[in-house]
Amino acid sequence: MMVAKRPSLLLGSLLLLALTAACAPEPGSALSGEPAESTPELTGDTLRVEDAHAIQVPGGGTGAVYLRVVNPTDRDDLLEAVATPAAKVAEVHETVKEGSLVRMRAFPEGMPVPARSVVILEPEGKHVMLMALEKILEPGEEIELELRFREAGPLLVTVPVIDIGS
Ligand SMILES: [Cu+2]
Repeated sequence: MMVAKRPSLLLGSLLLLALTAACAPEPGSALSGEPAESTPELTGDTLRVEDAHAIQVPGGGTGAVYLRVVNPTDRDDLLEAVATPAAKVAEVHETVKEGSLVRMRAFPEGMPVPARSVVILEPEGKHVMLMALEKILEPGEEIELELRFREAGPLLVTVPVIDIGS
């Protein structure tokens, strides 16, 4: 939830909650948490991608990649495109809830990655959608994913495929 909110320095503490809780935490409690300065992820001096993993969506030629983009620099960046040999089409999407409806929308202008922020792609939130997969993604395999950032340039990451139940 809350995907419409602008990414902020608070995402670091939200991440910890997301990793330890299966269900979404109360947004209010998360937002009143630690000051952003204590976020350990914002070390280093270059934009990077962490904890990337892919899943096969059951019953179709579709998959998803989840990861987090860490931008410890002073420059706002933009994830302009993604590509992988594993799928004919790859796009960054955002899951949006409108009342009881859930739909996905792309980022025609690119996905913003503000300076000194962590942008999290996770189930029911932002994700890299893999459409028209070249083959079924089997747990244990790896796929290559290229992320093209406006400032940081292209970044190639190797993404393990995990079991959807794990
Ligand atoms: Cu999607």
